[in-house]
Amino acid sequence: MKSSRFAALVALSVGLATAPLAFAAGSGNHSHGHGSTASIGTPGGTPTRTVTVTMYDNYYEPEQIAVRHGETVQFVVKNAGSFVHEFNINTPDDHASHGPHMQMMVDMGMIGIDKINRTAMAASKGTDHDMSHDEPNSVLLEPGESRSMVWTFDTDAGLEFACNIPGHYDSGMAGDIAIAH
Ligand SMILES: [Cu+2]
Repeated sequence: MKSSRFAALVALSVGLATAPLAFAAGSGNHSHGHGSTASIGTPGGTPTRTVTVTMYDNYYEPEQIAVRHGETVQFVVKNAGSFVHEFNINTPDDHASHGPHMQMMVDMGMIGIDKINRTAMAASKGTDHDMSHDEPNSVLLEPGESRSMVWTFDTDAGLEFACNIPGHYDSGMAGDIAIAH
């Protein structure tokens, strides 16, 4: 185990044990490192187009996605790889801050090489350290799974789709989303 990751995990555990109740109550829906979705578009809507995204080890097909400003797209995401993968729409900065969060989920056993412990993730929902990972801008899939996600691109943010499973982004599992007017 990497010592820095272990230190982060210990720090998290200490934080859980000592967090004041008032703070915990006020941050029940807080998720670490995911940032706000306010500026990256809007979840849901009535899709006018379907884009199939297939995830492999470790790349996407297609490698890039072009949308129109304001367009609502249904993404049908399939994991055709042999590892757990994520399809997450976000800014490059938010992807970068999401990485350590995903590493923590791996360290805590919530994400394995090819398994997702959805029970443990769901159990964390609403706690001060919510790892339930049910953000509307992301799907996390085991090998063989598929899921759809609808997103409205009413934004001019610089967006990427990416997988933040440790090592995957750096090995090329990210692509640009071009938003045309
Ligand atoms: Cu991946």
